[in-house]
Amino acid sequence: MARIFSGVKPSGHLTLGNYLGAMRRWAEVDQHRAEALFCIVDLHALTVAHDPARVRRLTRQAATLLLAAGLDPERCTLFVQSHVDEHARLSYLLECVATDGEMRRMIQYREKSAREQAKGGSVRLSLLTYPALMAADILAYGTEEVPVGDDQAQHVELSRDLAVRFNQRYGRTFVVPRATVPGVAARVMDLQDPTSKMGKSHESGTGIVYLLDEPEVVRRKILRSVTDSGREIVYDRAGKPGVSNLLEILAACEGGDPEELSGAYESYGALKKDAADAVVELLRPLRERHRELAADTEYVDEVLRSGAERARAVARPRVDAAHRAIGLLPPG
Ligand code: AQP
Repeated sequence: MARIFSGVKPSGHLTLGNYLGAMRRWAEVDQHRAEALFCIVDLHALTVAHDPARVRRLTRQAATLLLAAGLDPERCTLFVQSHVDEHARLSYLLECVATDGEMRRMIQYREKSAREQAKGGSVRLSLLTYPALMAADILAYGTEEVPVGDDQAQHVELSRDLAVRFNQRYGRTFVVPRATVPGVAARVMDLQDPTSKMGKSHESGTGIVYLLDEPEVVRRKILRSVTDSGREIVYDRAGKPGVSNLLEILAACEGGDPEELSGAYESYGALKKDAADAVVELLRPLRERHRELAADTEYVDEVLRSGAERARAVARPRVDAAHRAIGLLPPG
C-alpha cells in the first residue's frame, strides 16, 4: 500500500483553495487507497509574524475542519506536527544536506520575504529554512506520494532532491517522494486578483472564500469577483484569468471540465451565479459537520493525541536511522 503524507498550515482560516486543491482529495480518495498521514503543520505557521493564541486556535480549527471534510481517524492518521519531535530532529539533518542557494530559490520564500519587508517587518530565518522542515515532514514517513496544490510542487521537488542527495552521501535511508496535483483547481486564484493564488494569509478578504464563511458571504464574494475585459466566456488561464478561475471552481465542484463548461455560458452573470450556488452547496455539509465537531473539543483532542502516537511510531525508526547514517553516535 502506498504511503501518503500531506499537511495544512494554521496560518489563517482555511480556504476554498485548500479544500479543492488538497483536503477534498485527501478525504474522498487518498485515505481510502493508501496508508495516509495528514498533519497540521503548526511549526510552519511560525515563519512569519504570528499571534500565539491565534495559531493555537487555528490549529484546533484546522483539525476540526479536516474531520468535518471527511478524514476518518480509523482510516488515516491525523496529527499536529509539533506533537511529533521527529520532524524537528530530521529537519536539522536536512539543513546540513541542503544548500543556501537552493533555499533562496524557493518562490514562496521570495514572495513572502518581499511581503514581510513591504510591511516593514523583518524576515525570519525560519522562512528561509522551512522547506527543509517540510522535507523532513515528508521524508520521515517513507512517503511515496504528496497530494498538494500546485503552489507546493516546488517544495516537494526539493524534498526529492534532498532525499536523493542524502541517500547518495550516507546510504539509502529515504524513499524518494513525488507530488500529485489535482487535474482541476490545482491553483484556485483570488477572486479579486485572479493572477494571484487564493491564499489564506493574504490581505484581500473579499477575494478569498473561507470554508467557514456564511453562505450569503460566499455567494456575495463570488458574485462580486472581478471579470476580464471582453464578454466572451472562454477557458484561457493566461488571457482570461477571472473567467477561467470561475470555470475551474465550478468544474471542480461539479466534477466537470472547465473548457467544456465554457461552452454552456453566454454571460458572466450566469456563470457567477452557478459557481456561487455550486460552492455554497459544496461547503454546506462541511459547515454543518464542523459545527457539530467544534462542540466536542475532547473528541478532536483525542484524535490528535492518538494520531501523534501513531505518527511517532512510524517516523522514529527512519529518523533514528538518518541520525546514525549521517555520523551521530546513538545514545548508549
Ligand atoms: N489557492 C489554492 N489552490 C489550490 N490548492 C491550494 N492550496 C493552498 N492554496 C491553494 C493547497 O492546500 C494545501 C495546504 O496549504 P498550506 O496550508 O500549506 O498553505 P499554502 O499553500 O502554503 O499557502 P496558503 O494557504 O496561501 O497559506 P499562506 O498564505 O500562509 O501561504 C497545500 O497542498 C496547498 O498546495
